[in-house]
Amino acid sequence: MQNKADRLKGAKIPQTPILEQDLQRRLPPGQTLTESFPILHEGSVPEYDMNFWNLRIFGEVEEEQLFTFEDLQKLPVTRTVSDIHCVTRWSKFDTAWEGVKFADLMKVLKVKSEAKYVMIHADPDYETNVALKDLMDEDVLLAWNYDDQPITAKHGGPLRMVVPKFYFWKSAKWVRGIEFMKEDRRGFWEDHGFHNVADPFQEQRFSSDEYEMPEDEWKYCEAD
Ligand SMILES: Nc1nc2c(c(=O)[nH]1)N[C@H]1C(S)=C(S)[C@@H](COP(=O)(O)O)O[C@H]1N2
Ligand SMILES: [Mo]
Repeated sequence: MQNKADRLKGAKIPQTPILEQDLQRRLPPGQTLTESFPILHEGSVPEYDMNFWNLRIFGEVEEEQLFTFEDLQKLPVTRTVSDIHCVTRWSKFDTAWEGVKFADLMKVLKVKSEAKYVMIHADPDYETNVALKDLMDEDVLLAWNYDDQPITAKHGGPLRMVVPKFYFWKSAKWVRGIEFMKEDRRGFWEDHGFHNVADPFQEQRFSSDEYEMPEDEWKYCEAD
């Protein structure tokens, strides 16, 4: 796992063809635009009997809750169009998602005020952490449709997160649980060499990027 971070660190940065200026502004540094939709995950694609599928809300809540897929679909539906960015250096523009906005789901949960961080739990054995305030953005969805069709199993159907402002590993496929936490805890990739926050416009790819060297560090070195 750590190897993935090391391999990516050594990778050559691909040349990006010159894009029109507004498109260029939307492309984070070190990314290449693709029209295709790459499929990336650890383990194998889960299969579900939707009669037994549920989404569990737990942690720093007044009351644990279980949602069936039908329960979720009764909540207000939002459609978003977002750019997504994968740490393996592909970006895809204008991806259309439909589902329930995380902020709308929050309205029907009883989350304690102490909760500041969220762990998204997903199959098979995947976790990723995000600060609660970042999940309140207008474009953060628990999505069941992509491009106006049910999200395919390979892309995370029946339900996946879409958190466009972070590298795409934060957008868990096959979401099954949302855990509210007082303190931050690192998820799967965050614990295997990748950045805890993962803002693509700041190129927050690796955990080693979290420890910035102060600009005047060199002044304190031995010198003659
Ligand atoms: N459950 C689960 N979700 C996951 C992953 C995973 O391994 N398991 N991989 C993440 C990574 S690293 C990426 S880049 C995206 C890929 O989503 P896609 O296959 O739809 O492009 O899913 C993310 N969500
Ligand atoms: Mo990824």
